[in-house]
Amino acid sequence: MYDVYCISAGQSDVKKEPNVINKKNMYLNYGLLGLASQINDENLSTIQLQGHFEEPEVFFEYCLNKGIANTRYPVFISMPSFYALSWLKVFTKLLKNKAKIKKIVLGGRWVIDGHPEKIKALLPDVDVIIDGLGDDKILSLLNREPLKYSTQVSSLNYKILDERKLYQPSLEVSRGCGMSCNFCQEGNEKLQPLKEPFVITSEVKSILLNDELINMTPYFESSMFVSNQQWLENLIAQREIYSQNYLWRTESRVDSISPKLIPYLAKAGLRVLDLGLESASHKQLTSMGKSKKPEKYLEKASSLINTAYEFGISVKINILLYAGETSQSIQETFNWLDKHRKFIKGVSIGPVIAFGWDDKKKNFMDELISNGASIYSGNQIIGVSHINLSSKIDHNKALDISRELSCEFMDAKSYYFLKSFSYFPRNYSWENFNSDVNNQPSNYSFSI
Ligand code: B12
Repeated sequence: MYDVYCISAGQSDVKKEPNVINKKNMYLNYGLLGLASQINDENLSTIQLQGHFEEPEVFFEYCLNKGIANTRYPVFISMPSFYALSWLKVFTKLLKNKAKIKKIVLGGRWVIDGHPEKIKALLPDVDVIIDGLGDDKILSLLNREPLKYSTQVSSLNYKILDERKLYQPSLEVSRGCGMSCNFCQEGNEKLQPLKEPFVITSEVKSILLNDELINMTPYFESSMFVSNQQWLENLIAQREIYSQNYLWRTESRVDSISPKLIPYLAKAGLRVLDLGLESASHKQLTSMGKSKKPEKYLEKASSLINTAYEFGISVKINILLYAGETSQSIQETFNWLDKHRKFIKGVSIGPVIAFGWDDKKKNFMDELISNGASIYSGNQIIGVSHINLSSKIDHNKALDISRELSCEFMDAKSYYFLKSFSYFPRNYSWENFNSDVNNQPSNYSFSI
């Protein structure tokens, strides 16, 4: 039994195909884990439970077995995306009516986003709604002295995460971005410097388990990973001093990592790099505001992934099918990927989706429409607008194209490698994966 229960909402609605493989993802809510770690430091025994893709009724039973009905403290819930809303409606009702929880506190800045009253109307069983970052507020919700406001990233206590050995861990290395994209709340939050390598080294020591499961390979989380040679040399030195040889993954833009840094990154343990290339069509890159000089941008991308390959770093390329897409722009992206096939381990491809409350995404929607898009009317999920990219490529066609491209550039083996590096449960073997894929045919986004 625990004093405080922190719950990361599950989801009944999903972004991608709800097949057996997609439902294996264990998306660690490390924002909540930072808050739960603070609570635990107050001498309150704390547990973080995650709903994942479990039915809310089944997960509620699980929480009851963990003793949630006996807590005297508020239950803290985190809502990572709009996909969690319908799940939460059922779950919070059960908490209130069956477990008789007095105070349910809900946070999650990507959804609440300035409109707690809308959430309250949708989730009437929630008592308190907290918008924005929670780090400087969470302790006052327990009548404790709050930490002074700081944009510094938290350190995570994995001991309080339920079934922690099954997760590939995340480590927050920086916050903020500041690239000013008008649809992102981090657009105007200044990019914070990276955590010092000695702090990372000491956190890693307490996070990594050396057991019989698939190796732990942490994700260095940051909205935009920007390092320099000095920082990397320090990390390399720290790893040598403490004999750490874990491999890690991070995400960045193709134009924020210089190929010159690749040898240092490789030596510092970087093994997988997610790159938001988004497109290889000049027109599309310009209209999505990704680059003002698309030719240079693509040259940089080319040189970066070529060097990464040379140094044994696997690159996953993210592609965003954007408003105004035509068969020609898609062909250009296809040709680029084809030319770089050897250097690409996998891809993640999907059409643009507009998230958020209507007033917040209005400018973004107007921009999409001015590029030839229209709103897809088949969507039922609050806060999630699917888009017909152009008169020729509607939302469903865009999904088909995404799947075709994904299958063209990623096979099952590479998909499994990338997923098990970061998101699959650490006991989910290649054999388990194969048997699931064979037993449950679906529109998988990899070739078999
Ligand atoms: C890292 C990331 C991930 C990671 C980690 C997710 C996680 N749950 O932590 C991974 C890769 C796993 C992921 C997965 C998904 N993600 Co994501 N992700 C992000 C990203 C890049 C950064 C999130 C972040 O800021 N983390 C840092 C922490 C510190 O912030 P935080 O989580 O918001 O937590 C703080 C506050 O919200 C608040 N808070 C949170 N919970 C609570 C609870 C209480 C009680 C209180 C008081 C406060 C509080 O305090 C926290 C600490 O300060 C964003 C945004 C972006 N720029 O693109 C997208 C984003 C949030 N993800 C998004 C989506 C759609 C998803 C997926 C549904 C995609 C999918 N493939 O299915 C899944 C859902 C996963 C899940 N159920 O958790 C969308 C959400 C859109 C929306 N508004 O609905 C975003 C905005 C990206 C986008 N535009 O497409 N994601």
